Order: sequence, then structure tokens, then C-alpha cells
Amino acid sequence: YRFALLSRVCNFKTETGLIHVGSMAVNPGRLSLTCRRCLSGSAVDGPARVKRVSIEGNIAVGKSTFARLLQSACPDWEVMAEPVSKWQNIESGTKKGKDDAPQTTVSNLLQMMYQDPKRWSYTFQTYSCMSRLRTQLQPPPARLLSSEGTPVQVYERSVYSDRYIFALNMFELDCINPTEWTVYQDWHSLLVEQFGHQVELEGIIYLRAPPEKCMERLVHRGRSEEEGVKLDYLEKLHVQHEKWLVEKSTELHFEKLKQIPVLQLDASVEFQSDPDVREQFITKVTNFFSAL
Ligand code: DCM
Ligand code: MG
Repeated sequence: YRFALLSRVCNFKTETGLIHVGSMAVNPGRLSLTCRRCLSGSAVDGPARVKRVSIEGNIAVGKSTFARLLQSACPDWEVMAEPVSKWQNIESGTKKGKDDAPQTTVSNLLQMMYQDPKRWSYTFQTYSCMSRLRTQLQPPPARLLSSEGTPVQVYERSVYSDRYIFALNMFELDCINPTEWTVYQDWHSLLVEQFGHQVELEGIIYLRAPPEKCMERLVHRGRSEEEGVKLDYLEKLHVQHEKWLVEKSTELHFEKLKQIPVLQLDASVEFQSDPDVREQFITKVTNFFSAL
């Protein structure tokens, strides 16, 4: 019974015809199964194959808006938002207070990073990457696993933009020192290699807009931590995106990432309010996903 279930859920056989059970997480108590290979695309075909794509782009370019657009466009697409609220609310402390009750402090690491980047960038980049990894390691919802169409798990940014956009930029700005940068790269490579298929992506959607446009949207959305962000900073992040996703001149450390297909969308247009642009975007995304 279990083998039948496994083969149905995972639709994956080895070359010898044996069902691949070695890489499955099996919870016999609840009979819930997750095939680690279903989380990647390379070795699986059939309905259980869930593609993984990230949305990349500058601060306030419109990733979250675009993510919501995708979420409502197709039931086969599941969007995972960037865990920003986690970075804004870190609970800590177990010291006993006067009345012996444990005291908790809530700190806002995003704010700390913007207020004192030299002190907090490394800590912030450690935490943002770790919390993202945790999100990316969650299995896709059952709805996607049983989908007959083209199921796609979409992430707002990735462990790759954490490193090749933000951490690298902070290193170049001297806010992450050479020792911290070495340590960061060391654990980043180790984790990404260890988790392998579970964090690999099949494609990237790059929302591209001039830094001036992002600045406009950043001011408009008014996230208090970002009040001090200058155009100059957004310009630097823009250049990092261009080097990585357009010019392909960023030095990458993961083979699959070097070949990854990138769909570039012009996010300078008001895609939220213009139904024609929205439709064009969805068509482009649908075609992109089908070709992955
Ligand atoms: N951020 C960062 N480093 C990362 C990821 C995110 O500094 N590795 C910051 C940039 C933004 C906020 O977090 O201030 C995310 O907002 P947005 O999604 O609009 O870019
Ligand atoms: Mg966002």
C-alpha cells in the first residue's frame, strides 16, 4: 500500500525500475509523504513535479504586488512572501524580571541594519538568509503536488539574491568586513550545497525598473525603517542586479545558477493598475513557466 502511494505521489522511478524511496521523508503516523525530488525538477517528470522560481528586483520595485498578481492569476502557482516581518520582530531574552517573570525584548533587525550598517549588516544577512532557507525548505502545498497542470512554487527573492545582491553589496560598501564576508560565503556555500535540490531554482523572474522609479515607490509605501535609504543605495543595488541577471558578470559559486533562465519584465510601467499590462505579464510568465 505504501509503495503504491509513494509511486503515485512521487511518480518517480530509478533507471532500474525501482521506486526511489531513499530520498523520501515519510511520516508513517500521518501517512504524509514528501519526496525530496518533487521539490526539484531535474529528475522527475509527471504531475508531481513542482517548479521553483524566484522573483528578483530592487527594493520597492513591486515584487510583493507582482507576487499577489501571480497568486490570484493561477491556482497552480503558489507564492511565498519574503519574511520581512520576521526581521522586524525578533523576540529574545529569558532574563527574569523583578517579579520573576521572564522578560522578552522585541528587536527590529531591519531597522538596526539601516541605522548602523557596519555593526548590523552581517547579523542581518545571516538572519535574512536563514529565515529564507527555512521558508524554502517547506514542502509545497498538497494542491501543487496533485496538480495536473504546471505547478510552480514562486518565492519573493532567494538565498542567491541574499548573497549576490545584498551581502555582496554590503561587503563592497565596507559594511561587511573581509572576515565576515569570508565567514558568510563559507556557510552560505555549505548550506546551499547541503540542501541541494531543495533550494535550487529552475528560473528567475527579474522585475527591472530604473532606481528612480524604485525610489518613488519606496517613498510612497513609507516603510519606516527605509526612511534613510538614498537613491545612491538603490543605484548600487540596481547595478548588482544587472551584473548578476543581465550582464552575467557576477562570480557565481553554484553550477546550476550559471545556466538559469531569466525572464526580464519591465516593472517601470504601472502593472498593478493597467489591466492590459497585467495580462501581458501573466502571458509572459505562463510561457516562461511552461518552457522551464
Ligand atoms: N533586505 C536586505 N538584505 C537582504 C534582503 C532584504 O537588506 N538580503 C532588505 C531590503 C529591503 C527589505 O529588506 O529594505 C525588503 O523589502 P523589499 O522586498 O521591498 O525589497
Ligand atoms: Mg516586498
